[in-house]
Amino acid sequence: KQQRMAWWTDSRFGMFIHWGLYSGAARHEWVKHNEALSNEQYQKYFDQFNPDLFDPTKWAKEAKAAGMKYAVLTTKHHEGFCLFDSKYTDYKAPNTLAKRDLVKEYVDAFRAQGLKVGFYYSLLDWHHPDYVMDDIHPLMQKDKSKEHYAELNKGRDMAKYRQYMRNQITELLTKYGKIDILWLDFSFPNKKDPSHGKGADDWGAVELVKLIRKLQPGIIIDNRLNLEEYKDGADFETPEQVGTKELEKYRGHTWETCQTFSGSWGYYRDENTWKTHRQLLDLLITSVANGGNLILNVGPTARGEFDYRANNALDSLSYWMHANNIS
Ligand code: JFZ
Repeated sequence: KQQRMAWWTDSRFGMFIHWGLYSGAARHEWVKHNEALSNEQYQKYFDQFNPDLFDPTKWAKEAKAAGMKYAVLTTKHHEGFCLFDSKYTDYKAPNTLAKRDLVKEYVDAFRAQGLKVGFYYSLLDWHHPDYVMDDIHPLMQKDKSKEHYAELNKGRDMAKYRQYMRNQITELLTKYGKIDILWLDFSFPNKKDPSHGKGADDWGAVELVKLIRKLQPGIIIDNRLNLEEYKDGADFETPEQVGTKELEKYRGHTWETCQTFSGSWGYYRDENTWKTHRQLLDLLITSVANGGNLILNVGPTARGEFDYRANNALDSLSYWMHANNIS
């Protein structure tokens, strides 16, 4: 394990990229859940998805200039939409106006800039017909009654969904060359009452990790499968959106804090709680000082651009790197 973690520990700084249909709604990647939108209501973001300004080389150059050494892109977020060309669903970028596999272009562009390449893949799936809605992270419904959820879950089969995940993860780990990181998200069972929420067994986590290790022996996996005993799928801890003072607690562990520019991971046009450039720099310095990594998130627009606030923030980091002769 230590061997496969060496480049990652040495890297210290990466770019998270949350990009999907929610980018078009431009008000949080959980919008489908937050506003209890039906599949029909959500369909317009699929129909309108047209990343005419997508230039992954530009993204990669910005990441590199800001001192980032790796990136992790949402190949599928909770909404279920796939940025890659999967045999196992129609709900994918090649069937939108994009008409192509966007993951492939990301991989090629980032690799060409010398950056390590990672995939985020959501365990939750609010679109797949076999995904069972539990009562901790259901897809929120207007009708919140038990009866309604029972009706919604009728005929759904998690065994089939597990197979779907295995199939897609196999595609992701066999069609794009060497993949450096897999970021699975996320599993929170209710310990007191496991009939609520989902745990490692719901994802077939142990089998999944074995499959991943077989397909990509060098890959690094985050800890969000919530594996209790079998720990081979938990290479690093993932403190999320924690303040600089809390990072001290992780000293001696292998960890990466994930942070956004604002309160949302997906592009949120009208959100105005952006961290200052000084705060971002403090997060980076404090992470490194406490022996961890920082993965800083950008939420591109549905057209495929980083917006001006993201660009300004990356510029300021890049200026600081340059001024301090850090490359
Ligand atoms: C998850 C996602 O729901 C979110 O949209 C984003 O992708 C983020 C990186 O991960 O959200 C989480 C996951 C774990 C915690 C909190 C939010 N956690 O451990 O507190």
